[in-house]
Amino acid sequence: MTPAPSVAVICGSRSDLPALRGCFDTLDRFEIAWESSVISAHRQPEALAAYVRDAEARGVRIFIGAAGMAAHLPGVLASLTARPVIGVPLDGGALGGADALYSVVQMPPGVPVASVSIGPPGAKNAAHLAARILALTDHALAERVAVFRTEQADGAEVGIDPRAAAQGRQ
Ligand code: RP5
Repeated sequence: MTPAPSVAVICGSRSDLPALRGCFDTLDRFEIAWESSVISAHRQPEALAAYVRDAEARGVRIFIGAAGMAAHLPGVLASLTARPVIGVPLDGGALGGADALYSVVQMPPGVPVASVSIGPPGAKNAAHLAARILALTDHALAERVAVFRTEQADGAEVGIDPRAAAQGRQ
């Protein structure tokens, strides 16, 4: 039987989906059950509220909201649920995602959104942060996070002579 999703990823437009690829891949890597939806806080506010109510009832524990431009989706999610909300500001064009970053990160006290960085790197980190939150109460997931961290450290290049690296490229 497929486990009930513990993470819901919502984005404001189908045009946001390519930026979220790394988020989905990372959730898969940690074997976290997730679901994703395209629901705009601006264009479909009532559908968003109904979705959050239903997702909570089905056991979703963390919401990831991703949006560009005047990115109110993560903040509206945080107004609709007491569960953790991670916001991913996306590059919507003219302002390179700074507009979305300010919208996501500048939440008023009492309505928290954990903002990650702009675009695909932030989307990946949203999944990593969700994994770490869920790992607090999931020993097997905590092990997978620990393995990832070890592999990441092992993959880092320590003590590289930049002259040798430059020669290697020639
Ligand atoms: C935001 O407006 C969406 O999250 C998207 O990043 C941006 C543009 O949306 P579309 O016009 O491509 O639907 O709400």
